[in-house]
Amino acid sequence: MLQHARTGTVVVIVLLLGGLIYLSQSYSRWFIFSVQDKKQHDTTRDADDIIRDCPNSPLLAPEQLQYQQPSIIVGRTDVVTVTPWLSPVVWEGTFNAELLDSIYLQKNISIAATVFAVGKYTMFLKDFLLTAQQHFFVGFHVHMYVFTDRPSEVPTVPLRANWKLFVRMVPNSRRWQIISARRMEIIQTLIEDELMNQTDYIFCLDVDSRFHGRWGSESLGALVAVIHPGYYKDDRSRFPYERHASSSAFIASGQGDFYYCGGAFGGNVQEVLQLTTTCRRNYEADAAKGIEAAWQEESHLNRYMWINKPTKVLSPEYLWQDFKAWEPEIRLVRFSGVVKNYAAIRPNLAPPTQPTTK
Ligand code: UD2
Repeated sequence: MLQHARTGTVVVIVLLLGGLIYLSQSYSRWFIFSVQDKKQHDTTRDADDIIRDCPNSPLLAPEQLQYQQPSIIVGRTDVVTVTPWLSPVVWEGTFNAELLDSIYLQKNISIAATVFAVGKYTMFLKDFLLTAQQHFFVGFHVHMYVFTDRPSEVPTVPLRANWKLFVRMVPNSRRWQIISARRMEIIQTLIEDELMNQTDYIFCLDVDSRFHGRWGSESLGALVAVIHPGYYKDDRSRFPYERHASSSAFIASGQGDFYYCGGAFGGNVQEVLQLTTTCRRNYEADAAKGIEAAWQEESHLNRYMWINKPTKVLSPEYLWQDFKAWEPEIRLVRFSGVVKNYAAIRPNLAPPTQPTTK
């Protein structure tokens, strides 16, 4: 009897031990599988579940990409590469283009760009479009929107694969200030009617300009501003902000961060919708009171960007001016305004009444 009980106990212990070993092996198999599964999922997600709706989702790099080791202690020291609110300032030498492209190409994003060529400004379109083909978001889906009152003067340029060009009619005006400022309203409408939920990012560019170097995925961000090349070494008291307190573009002396260009800005479509809606509303509210800010929509944009800090700031490499000599910190001019004869091309030749160094 005692013998039977002992045998039974041994059998039970053996069974229990066996069960425990089996369970622990199964668990470790499950654990390994789930880790592998997760790893697989992190690196090979479908373009669909990534990104169209969420272009700012995590930056997934392809595992096989070889690139130079980044340094955490050696980098550019001649320029500031981060704002006081910790947004990057993009200069040549601060990013790895190949790495960034490999991250953003996987996201299958699309980029819209707007350019206005009203009246005689159609003369700038050919160079703008041809050079954009060579340098602007090469390899990405780009939808270029040309707004003009002279569609027959839009040149035919061979388009890269993944590029689309749309030509839209807009009215002319007797005042260049209105042509320039109304861009905010037209871009707002474009986003609301066509781009929202269809396009990820948008950049709004001056037409009297040419690309000379890469402008690509390094410029992407939620809200993107470009430092104006005319003032980046100046004290902010010298910035040509709107200085009348009666304007909704007002920035007092002693306030403001940088002076940003009206000729290039962008971001994701939601943020740019917010920006254009606000600038348009403020511009129109001022106009109703008979006020026009010093530099029209550029003044409103500067006010907006002061309150709504840009999440990425592009250095003056991203909008230089051909008449300016290069400065040592400018290693590469990517996009630059051409020299133009204002008197010959503007419908009303009111020379700028504000500071004219622009
Ligand atoms: C600056 C800004 C510009 C705008 C303006 C203030 C830069 C490099 N440029 O340039 O963006 O903020 O100050 O209003 O920051 N346009 C036409 N037809 C016209 C007049 C203007 O199509 O008759 C369009 C065109 O796309 C042009 C843009 O408006 O590029 C701005 O006009 P601009 O280049 O004459 O203004 P500008 O040089 O004073």
